[in-house]
Amino acid sequence: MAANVDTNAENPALELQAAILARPVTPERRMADAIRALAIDAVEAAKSGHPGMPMGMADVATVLWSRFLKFDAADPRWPDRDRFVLSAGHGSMLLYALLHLTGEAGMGIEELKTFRQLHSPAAGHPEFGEHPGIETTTGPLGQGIATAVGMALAERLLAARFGKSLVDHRTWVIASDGDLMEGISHEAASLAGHLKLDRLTVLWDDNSISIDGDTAVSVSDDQLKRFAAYGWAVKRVDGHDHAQIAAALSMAVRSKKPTLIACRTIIGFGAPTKAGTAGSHGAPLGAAEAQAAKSALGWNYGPFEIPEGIAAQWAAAGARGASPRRSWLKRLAHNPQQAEFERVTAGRLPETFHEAIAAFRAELATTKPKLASRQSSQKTLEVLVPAVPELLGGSADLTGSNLTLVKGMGSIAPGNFAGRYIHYGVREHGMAAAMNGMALHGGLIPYSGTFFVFTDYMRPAIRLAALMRQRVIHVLTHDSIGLGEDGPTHQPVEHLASLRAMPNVFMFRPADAMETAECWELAIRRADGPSLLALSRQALPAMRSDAGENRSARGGYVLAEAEGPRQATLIATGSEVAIAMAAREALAAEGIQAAVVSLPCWELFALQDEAYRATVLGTALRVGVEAGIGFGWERWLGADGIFIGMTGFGASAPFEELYKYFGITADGIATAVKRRLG
Ligand SMILES: Cc1ncc(C[n+]2csc(CCOP(=O)(O)OP(=O)(O)O)c2C)c(N)n1
Ligand SMILES: [Mg+2]
Repeated sequence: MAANVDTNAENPALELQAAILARPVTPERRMADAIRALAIDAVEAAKSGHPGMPMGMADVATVLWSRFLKFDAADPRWPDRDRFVLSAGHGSMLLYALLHLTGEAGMGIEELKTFRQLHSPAAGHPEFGEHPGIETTTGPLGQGIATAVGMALAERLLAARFGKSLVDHRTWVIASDGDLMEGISHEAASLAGHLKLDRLTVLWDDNSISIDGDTAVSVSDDQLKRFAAYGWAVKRVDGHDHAQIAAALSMAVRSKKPTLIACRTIIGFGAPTKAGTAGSHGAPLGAAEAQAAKSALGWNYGPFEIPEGIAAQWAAAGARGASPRRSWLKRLAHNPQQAEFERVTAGRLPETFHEAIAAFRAELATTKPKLASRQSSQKTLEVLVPAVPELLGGSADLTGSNLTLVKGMGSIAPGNFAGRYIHYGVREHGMAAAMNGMALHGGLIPYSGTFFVFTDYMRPAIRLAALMRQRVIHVLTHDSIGLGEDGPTHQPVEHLASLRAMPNVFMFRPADAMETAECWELAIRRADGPSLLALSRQALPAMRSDAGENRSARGGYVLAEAEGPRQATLIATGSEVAIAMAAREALAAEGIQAAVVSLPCWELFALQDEAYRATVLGTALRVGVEAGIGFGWERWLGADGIFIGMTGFGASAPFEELYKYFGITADGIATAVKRRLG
């Protein structure tokens, strides 16, 4: 065996692997081997994928799913189930194998055989919506762990509201080295530690391997000390020793803090040469290595074959939750809050919402307040918060600027989850990801606050909300050069364009108090994706005195028609609508008739029929006005339109001066129109 000795010298993991393989093979080890075999086979069949992580974490996952995780394969959406998040989404075959083995419908062996193929629920990375057992989309490292923090927080908030008899579950995460290296893991873990989210457990696949090889090339953090400093309980175990794993999970269940368990594993466990190397991370093992891995494990079955005894053990694991679920259903049936619990978990809005917002809009039509749209947003929230008990607010340390807090909400504090407002701290990315987790958990409609420019810090989480079609709402104030003196670092210019480019995001930019109320109404009603509200710091005059129809619902509409045949159509959003109105007046004084179109939501406008859009936009000269870059405006202006807005970054000065300096004024618009019309 001289050759083996040589290989071991180059790859010390193989020696350790040999020692682990020499341990007595228990039935539970065989259950884990079933995961390994399925991961090997599915990746071979797909000719692509990531076998290493499922092979390495199979033992940990087996102990968790067969002894600890509260779930019932017969009803994967049971509201009081534990949540399981595979943060290291590249190890997707681990999750698919678990769903298959525990007997969840829709993840049969045929689905595993079509791993990574078009329309398979077993996609390259776990995709929310592809199978009910997939709690969240993962793949962008770090997102899963941060999303799980939101799920764990949602559990505590709903437990405070509905009591332990209805809400009493845990959140379990499998995270990799990459998850812990990502910056967002800091924000998420720090927030979880601060809030004492004791029902959150992260199982870290501590395999010391990432794509570039040994993690020592890029990281030397002491992760246990790091998490302990966040206020977590920490523990290190041999991730192939079932007794140690079980003891650590028991400790996590008892812990009064969130828990990190470092599970020392060998990536690609079982593979005779690739185990312990980056070679097993993201490519098929290859036929020979795959066969040799199965032999080393003592797995003598054909591809995708699970022997009956092992299948039965897994099926029993999948049915463990049946009786707890039945007891829970009985408790729900007798609970005085049953109807309300079912309403919020189904995401249905209360009747009070429709009445409250309609009354508020009627009031605005008569009072016509001149307010910054961030203030209008706060006034709307004063109406919405009492009417919609599942609405949960927060801000990333800008509460007084975003105006996201209204009376009576109560702040959430460590260990106290009775309030409805979260001080996220300066953690925009963690905030947005946690909100995704709360929305995915169900029972809550989270909204946040920060400056619009800092959507850059939240973008990956906003993108996942859009992809997963989750109802999260971001209040994004200080939406242009209109914020003034804070200058170009704080003045968004490309953000409207860049967020409009993101599929399934509704980017709202209301023009006055009425439109702000309308956009809020639309955001709350929107159950299948995120809504972003870009709001002004500066005051905006009221534009509207009609309240019957929510005109923002069509995305854009004629706010003021021309006093005769249209010679120009001025199309504006947000704070620039008032400027366009002033330009319309200036032009009228010179005998030029212009209409003003307010376009608070491009995405909704794009959904209207062609005829409506054509009527609104008209055939006269089109002029776009927006205090952002013009990128994308061609869509509404056509090749012959004029755009008045920004061409680069802003500057630090009082906002009135900035508007003048950058030429976004009624005069500027009127001059441009006159020049073009000759
Ligand atoms: C944000 C992000 N950056 C990069 C990647 C590409 N990527 C996928 S896995 C991985 C690292 C693999 O190392 P580790 O996280 O330790 O997983 P393991 O190989 O141990 O399974 C990288 C860089 C990603 N998925 N997400
Ligand atoms: Mg790793």
